[in-house]
Amino acid sequence: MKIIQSLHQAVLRGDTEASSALAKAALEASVAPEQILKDGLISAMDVVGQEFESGMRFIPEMLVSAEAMKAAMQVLRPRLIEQGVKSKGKVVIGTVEGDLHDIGKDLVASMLEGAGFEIVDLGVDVSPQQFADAVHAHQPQIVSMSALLTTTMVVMPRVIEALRKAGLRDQVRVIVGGAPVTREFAAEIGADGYADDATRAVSLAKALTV
Ligand code: B1M
Repeated sequence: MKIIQSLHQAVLRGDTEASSALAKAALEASVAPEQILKDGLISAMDVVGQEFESGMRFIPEMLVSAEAMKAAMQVLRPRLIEQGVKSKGKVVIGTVEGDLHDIGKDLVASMLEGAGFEIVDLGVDVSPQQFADAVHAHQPQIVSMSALLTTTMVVMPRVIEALRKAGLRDQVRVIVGGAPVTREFAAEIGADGYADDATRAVSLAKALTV
């Protein structure tokens, strides 16, 4: 369908206005919200992820596509909720205490949302207690933490400890990422998974929720 192809292209080129308008037009043309999400948005973000992995796209281009997808999601979200489209699962996400970097975290959140996950975004500078409280309140399947500083990645094991103390550790999968974080560090602190970019964070979240 032409309108869905145009939406797909708008997300690929990061055209926020067009993606929002086309999502509205698709709904007005009675295209099912689930189809708009799957064939217009998620398919485009899959292409973005593949092009990023193969070096054809860079982070700024990935961010503009994520923004375009977010704009269309704003139009679509109420209709998806109305329709009761089955979520792939819920993710509580945040940048750890002491750390104000949110660009990578936002990208991970957008990609997860585009892949069908429900996102509870706690923002930046999130304390271990705030993570534990959010898990208690929202009952997610996954907690996703981001850290961009060597001085803040050490908060990650404190979050895991807070979950353990609150008796919540066994009910969630903890995944971590951010520039200074490594797979070895993730294993050492007892996280369930590590991803070095937003695309791999989506594959990881999908693998942990099957
Ligand atoms: Co800051 N900063 N910064 N900074 N900053 C870095 C991180 C730094 C490497 C720059 C440098 O010195 N070369 C350095 C850290 C050194 C270190 O500890 N190793 C640094 C520093 C030192 C600081 C300050 C301390 C500077 C100062 O004030 N003296 C200060 C700290 C403030 C604080 O947080 N308390 C500071 C402040 C800032 C700004 C506010 C100016 C700004 C942040 C704006 C914002 O986020 N809204 C900023 C920026 C922009 C950067 C750089 C330049 C860019 C970060 C970024 O957004 N990258 C950064 C240098 C760099 O990375 N080149 C730097 C793009 C983003 C898409 O990538 O966040 O890595 P990234 O996310 C990736 C992956 O890491 C992964 O997926 C994302 C997409 O592929 N990922 C995950 C991220 N989170 C994940 C979670 C997952 C999975 C994957 O969960 C499963």
